[in-house]
Amino acid sequence: MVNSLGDNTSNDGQCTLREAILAANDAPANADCGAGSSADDTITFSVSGTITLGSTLPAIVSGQGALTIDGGGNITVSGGGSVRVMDVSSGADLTLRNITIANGRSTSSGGISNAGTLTVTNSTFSANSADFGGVGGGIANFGTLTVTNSTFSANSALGGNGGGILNAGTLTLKNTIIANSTGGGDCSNFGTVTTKLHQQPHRRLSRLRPDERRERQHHRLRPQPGRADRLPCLLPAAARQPGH
Ligand SMILES: [Ca+2]
Ligand SMILES: [Ca+2]
Repeated sequence: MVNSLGDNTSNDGQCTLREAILAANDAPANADCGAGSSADDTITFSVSGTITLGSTLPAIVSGQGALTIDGGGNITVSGGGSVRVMDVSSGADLTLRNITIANGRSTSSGGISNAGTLTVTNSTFSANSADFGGVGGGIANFGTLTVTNSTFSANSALGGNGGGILNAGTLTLKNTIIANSTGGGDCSNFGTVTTKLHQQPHRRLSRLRPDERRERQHHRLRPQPGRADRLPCLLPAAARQPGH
């Protein structure tokens, strides 16, 4: 149970998110979050607010059990506009629930770089960015990523690909909105994508807000010469089945 909004590994009786991840990786910095654990772990929070990182959180590692981080709807983890928020290593298994990942920034993968298995549910990615020419403002996925009931807004990969999500692995989107990206498009796919639910009921183009209209039109892009692998992540509305 994280009981501090700080970002340090001070042996002070307060359990920070950084210390909790180290304990879940079975590499505890101290006893503030309990003993290290190589089993599955869940991190929850007794505090509400924003944790602003001084550096990227410890990578979630393989071989130390699956990890769930549940923000309870009250926690924002911010990269402070200067660091990537998280890394998920190859073979690692991370679930994020009820949490906001914001203002992460890196050369690529501003919010999260995933090489393992990442499941995101009921969460928000906001204003994360990759530097010019980078990919994956919100998430760069090189592993397996499943996103359900979540929102990506105002993320950016200016001059690159995937302002919201860059997928180079396997991506499943369910009932998720990826919108208002300020660079790199909302979602760029170089891998495999399954869209289980479209973002909202189909409406006539003329009845959409301008940003929704841009998104819809973006979905209608067809492969371009030399760029056949660069498809949007979401299916065109016409290809979706009613009720799904
Ligand atoms: Ca501490
Ligand atoms: Ca563990």
